[in-house]
Amino acid sequence: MSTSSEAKRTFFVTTPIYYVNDVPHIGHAYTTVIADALARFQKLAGKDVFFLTGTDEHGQKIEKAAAEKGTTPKALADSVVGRAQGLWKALDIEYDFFVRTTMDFHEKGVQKLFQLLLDRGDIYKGTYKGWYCVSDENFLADDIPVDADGRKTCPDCGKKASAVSEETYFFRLSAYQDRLLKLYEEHPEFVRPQSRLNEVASFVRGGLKDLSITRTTVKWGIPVPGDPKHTIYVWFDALHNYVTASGYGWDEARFEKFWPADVQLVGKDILRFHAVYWPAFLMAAGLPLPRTIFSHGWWLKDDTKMSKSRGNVLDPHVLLKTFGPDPIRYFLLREIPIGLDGNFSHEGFLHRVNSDLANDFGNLVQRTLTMIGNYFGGAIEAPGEETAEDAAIRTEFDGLKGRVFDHFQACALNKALEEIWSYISRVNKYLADHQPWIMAKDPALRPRLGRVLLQAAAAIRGASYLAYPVMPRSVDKVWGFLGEAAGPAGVRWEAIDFGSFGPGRKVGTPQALFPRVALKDFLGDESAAGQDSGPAAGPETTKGATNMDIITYEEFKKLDLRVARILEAERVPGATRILKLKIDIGTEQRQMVAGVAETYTPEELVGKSLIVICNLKPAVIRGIESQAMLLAAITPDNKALIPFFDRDIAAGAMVK
Ligand code: ME8
Repeated sequence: MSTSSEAKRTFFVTTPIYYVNDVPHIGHAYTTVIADALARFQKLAGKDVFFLTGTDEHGQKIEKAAAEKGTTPKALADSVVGRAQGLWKALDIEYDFFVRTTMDFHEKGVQKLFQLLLDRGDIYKGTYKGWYCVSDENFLADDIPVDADGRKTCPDCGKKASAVSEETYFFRLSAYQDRLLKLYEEHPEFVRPQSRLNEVASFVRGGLKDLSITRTTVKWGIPVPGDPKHTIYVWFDALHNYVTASGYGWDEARFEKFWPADVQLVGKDILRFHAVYWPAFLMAAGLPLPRTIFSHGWWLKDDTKMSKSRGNVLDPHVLLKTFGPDPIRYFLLREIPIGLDGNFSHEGFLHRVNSDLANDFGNLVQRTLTMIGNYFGGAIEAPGEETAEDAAIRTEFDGLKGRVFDHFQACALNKALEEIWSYISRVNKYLADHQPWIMAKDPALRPRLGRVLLQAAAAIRGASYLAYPVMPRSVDKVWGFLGEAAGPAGVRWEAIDFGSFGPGRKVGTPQALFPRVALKDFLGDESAAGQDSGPAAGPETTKGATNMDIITYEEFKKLDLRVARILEAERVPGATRILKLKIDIGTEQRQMVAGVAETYTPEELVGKSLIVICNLKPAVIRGIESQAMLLAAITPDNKALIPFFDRDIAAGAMVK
């Protein structure tokens, strides 16, 4: 077993390496964000961190996906890798190494390990006859019954399996049953959470059969050394990425320094591979075992697991565009403890972002710094003495810091955030109780006012530091507003204390940290009125002048109304009221969604010119970003009628 990581100066965290059949979605982002937050925390805590992620590029699933897309597996992998890396960058993921299983050192390392196990007698040749699930790259258990159509169904993903009968090399997994059980017993922290350990142990207690680890019918894989008609089974190949990428066989110094991993994060769908096969492979090779395999739950949408094959995935780019990375990172880590499933709803997401981030945290920063700017020109030179209430804010921070440290160490990220946010609420209440904006009216209370605002600013500095592993970009900004010369990344955990923000520190002007977005604006809806789907109507079809506010010409002038020409129009699958349009607005082309499908066919719209508002904040409707809104009249039966022009007019012409 590994040395305990408390004694180690290093911290090694891994994510699974993701299949390249498709680009990552929110589910993959979840694992990767957890790893990033743990890595950032451990760096603050002074550890030398190695954070590994990457892609799983071989095997039948990728071979099949490439054939379906009419490309080669390598070309498919190259394109998906580029997009995955782009997503990780957009989410501020700071990995240390990105491994691809097609990399030379990895292929050589896997062959070396295969040969080693062969030489040691843990791999032998035989024949495999059974069933294989390509989607999960998994051999089915023998006791699964055959369906009426003569085929077996994968119990994990529900897809039909394929019959396989071929010569294969087996790994002697059965020989490791007792050693695995002993591992689980002596090191219950090997699998977390505990409930999952019990599941794994009972699976192993049920008996282990030797595992087929080569295929002759799959070409896209690492050849077996000395017997190239066999390729190595993708899971034997993929699992070893954790050692090859940390240096096994090519950078021994790095391997010695970092292996074994401290935390290997996996979704519960792949726990068995990591908690049974993986330690058995390592035992066979005589390599140290990872300290913890941490199994997390699934993000569900409408109560089913989000997955590309089910077509219910959320595209992180849509969320990123409106919110940037931190609200996504915060939501994923705050909403559920690692281990449980979570249901992703846009309502839940927006509620969290608006309430915890925009209101509680963003507002606190904004108000406090604005008051320091307004009342003290940005620097509080001579605050009054601390009262007991002021001291409580300071001492509570010390307690908070200790608890948050323990939660991060234990990978209880949701608890760490819960603690930080309850302190933020506490500071909000402290300000509300003291009403500095009233104090500011009485010059005699100036020192007291200074003390209250100083206390709030010091609390913001400390609390935001603690949240840095989860929201690095926003906390960097907050520290900038607070007049810190550098961000929190360079400040060690033990050096953070409340008193570091002292009198005389000049603070800057705060800017908004988090967008406050209304559900209607974000999600749009076919039935929502106004901007979301263009002129699709709410219940009112005619508006009396009396229930509208009078606006000035100055206000009207803010609308960028222009002539647009419709270049393309198409229906949106599953939606009856909206059409997706591509329009030319003179200076550029845009896409938009319009609630006009009940009045017009796509064909009759193409080529027509109409009036659109070009500077309305974009909305996402049915997953499509709408970058403009057209003007239309609403008929009494709620249909949209577009006013077209009665003579030619160039796209881009101004309307006023
Ligand atoms: O399994 N909720 O790759 P993969 C939470 N290549 N996490 C999810 C998720 C969801 N809805 N969907 C996916 C493979 N994940 C193998 C791994 S490792 C040696 C080889 C996350 O692309 C979760 O971490 O199918 C899960 O384990 C992983 O993506 C599966 O990614």
